[in-house]
Amino acid sequence: MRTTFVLLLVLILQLCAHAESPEEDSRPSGPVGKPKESKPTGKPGPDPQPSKLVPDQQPSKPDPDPQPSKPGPDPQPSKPGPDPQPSKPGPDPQPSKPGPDPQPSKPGPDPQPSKPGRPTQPSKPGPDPQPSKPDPDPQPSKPGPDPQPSKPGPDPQPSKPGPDPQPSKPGPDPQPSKPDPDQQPSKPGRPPQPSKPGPDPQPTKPGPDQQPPKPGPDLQPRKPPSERLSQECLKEKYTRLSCSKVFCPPWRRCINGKCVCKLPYQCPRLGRSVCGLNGQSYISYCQAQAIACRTNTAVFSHYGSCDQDAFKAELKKSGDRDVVQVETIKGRALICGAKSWDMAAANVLCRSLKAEARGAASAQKMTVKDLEVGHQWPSQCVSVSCTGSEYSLAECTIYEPQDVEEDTQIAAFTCYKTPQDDDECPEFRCVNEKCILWKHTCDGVDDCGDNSDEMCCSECQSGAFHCKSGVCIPGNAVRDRIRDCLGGEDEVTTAAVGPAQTELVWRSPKNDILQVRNYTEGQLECGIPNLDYVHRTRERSRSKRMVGGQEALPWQFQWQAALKEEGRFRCGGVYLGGCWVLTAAHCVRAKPELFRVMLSLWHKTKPLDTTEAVAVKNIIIHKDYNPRTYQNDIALVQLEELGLFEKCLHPNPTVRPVCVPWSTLQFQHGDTCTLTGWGKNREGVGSDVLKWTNVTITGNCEDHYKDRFLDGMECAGDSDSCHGESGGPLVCKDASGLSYVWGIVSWGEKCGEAGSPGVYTKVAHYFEWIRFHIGRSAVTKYNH
Ligand SMILES: [Ca+2]
Ligand SMILES: [Ca+2]
Repeated sequence: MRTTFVLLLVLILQLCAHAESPEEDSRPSGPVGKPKESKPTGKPGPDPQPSKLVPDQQPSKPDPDPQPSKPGPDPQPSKPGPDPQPSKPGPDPQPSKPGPDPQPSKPGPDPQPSKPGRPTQPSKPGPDPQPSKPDPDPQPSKPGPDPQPSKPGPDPQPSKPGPDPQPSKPGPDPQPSKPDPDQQPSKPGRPPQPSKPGPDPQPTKPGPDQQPPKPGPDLQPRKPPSERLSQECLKEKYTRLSCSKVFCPPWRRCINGKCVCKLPYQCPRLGRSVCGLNGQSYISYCQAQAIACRTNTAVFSHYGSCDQDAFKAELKKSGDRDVVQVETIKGRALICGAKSWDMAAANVLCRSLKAEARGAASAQKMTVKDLEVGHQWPSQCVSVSCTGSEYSLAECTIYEPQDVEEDTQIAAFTCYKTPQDDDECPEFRCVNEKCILWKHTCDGVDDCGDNSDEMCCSECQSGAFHCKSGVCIPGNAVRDRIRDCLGGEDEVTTAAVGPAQTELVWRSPKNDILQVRNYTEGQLECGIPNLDYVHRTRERSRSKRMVGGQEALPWQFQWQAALKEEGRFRCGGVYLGGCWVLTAAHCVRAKPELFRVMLSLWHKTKPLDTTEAVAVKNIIIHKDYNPRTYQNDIALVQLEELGLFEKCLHPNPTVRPVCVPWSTLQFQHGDTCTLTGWGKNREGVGSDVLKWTNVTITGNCEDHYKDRFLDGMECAGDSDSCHGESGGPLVCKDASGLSYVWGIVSWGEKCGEAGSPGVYTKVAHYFEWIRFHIGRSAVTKYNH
């Protein structure tokens, strides 16, 4: 008893001492002993193979602020109008619509004749002739995952997961006897999250007891690293090329959720020319990179003409370490080891200089005086800052050279070695199969080499910035004028900027990238209303409130459209720009001559001066639309051109297109969005004037609707949502203020009652379908 007590005491003291060490972020580092010292060689454990883990040699990330302060751009910026809470009915004086059944061409037994506004989905497929197997292949194009890890190099090691024939220690208690801090947990097979193997979240100083007591002050530990990652998300194998999560670089384009190489001519002709490693000149950085992308080798050397000397990086040995010497027009230099030197840069070096597809095992630092004698080392060093996607060091941001002293830190690194044992990774397994420590996930640094350690994070550490889509980006990407988060959260003025780099930038591709992005993103205007036409003077108290929303102001929702069929009000819709309006499939039928699209409409029967009624040229109903289940309830309405012109609308400053979301991750559960329409109140009475209400995207729709909630559907709101009428838009605003049509009112039941969310067609799910019909550039502002 006493011995135990003494041991415990010693342990607590040790832990406290450890807690004060700068390596703070290592504490909750998952189940495995996180080696305090560097090399995992000489494992005393039974495990024979050394180079399994990336050894934790990265010396002390300063990491003063491990919790990078939620950016806090207003999480729901989408309050358009004054007051989000509608309250009182005010029975709508317009019973005019006795209910032209919203389901058009339903030949069969109409499943729900009752609801005039939004159709209620039949709760029982009952008498429907069709058997209960709806369309097997509802949706051609999943934008989401990219199953292929996008590793450039040929994967040298297929490393099949093969179920370990003998799970050496499957028992709940691996080995209580001697917990070695440096030991890999014995053969956990290959768990995506080793949350199991060791119960000990704090392995560094394990006592005799299995559960060493937490050091006092840290009663509320941060999430253990393995829990920072969403397992659901990891299954999708996202990498930096997954454009449902991140933006593609300008020399790639987003197709079906994956960034693929552009053709060189697809880069706009702007910016400075660059010189390639082959001595050839290219019109732009983008063009050189497009070629590099296609050939999967470095092309870029330096900016400007090829008369100057090329940029050269050369590997040098110093003892057992690799260091790099660069030769530039500014002379020879080493890489400085301070600040920006990290695994992302080391990965680039190992890939480009040693052809190690998975990059580096560790990024180290050493002092100049420790360099091996006998070589004429350069007298200066340059700092570099890489994203990890570069083909060579030349593409990284490079800072002005500085003189080195004896104790100046310079960069060294060890390249990754493919483990002999094919299948063991007690910590984090990257999509490219590299194995890294849990503590290196979600820190904004590309440790994996494909950035898969940063793609599925519920929070970030070490000063990284957390995008809403779950991606951690480095602090220096915040407010750098390049949109990195899908919603632009990193560029709002309130976003917390990472630590500033003090050195002067010598050369960087950032401006070239920015220029091309600005150009392509400027090709399409969407999601921003013309504020000259929004009446903002009215006091909120003067707006009438009613169930199902409150009255909009004329021109407040400039993408709102209305569909009339044979002169009768039929459905809402949303203007996508050009000649296109999006609506629900159940609102239309393939008889364009019967329809008219109304734009800039406010009062249903009293057009404004600006209101336009446009003839319809074509109606495209999703081919897999199922009128029984409402799956794929989406349709495109193509407007008739004006005479000989290609345009379909006269110039009209009160009509603006909404943006089409290209990724299903752009908005998520809990986001508040705005629903608009002339829909019905509880009594089924339609409104004369356009109304709006805010609803929240809900995540548990399966609970409400069970198997009637299908792919391509989204749920939002649990009350007040019946006000939007069929085909009308649910519009969400991102952090940067752009509005996207996230949903189209499809169906729902028990309109206006709590616990009955409305069901929407999830537009992002149909991005590729929309793009196919409309053309890419007309649809998406981003990720062209
Ligand atoms: Ca990382
Ligand atoms: Ca940025």
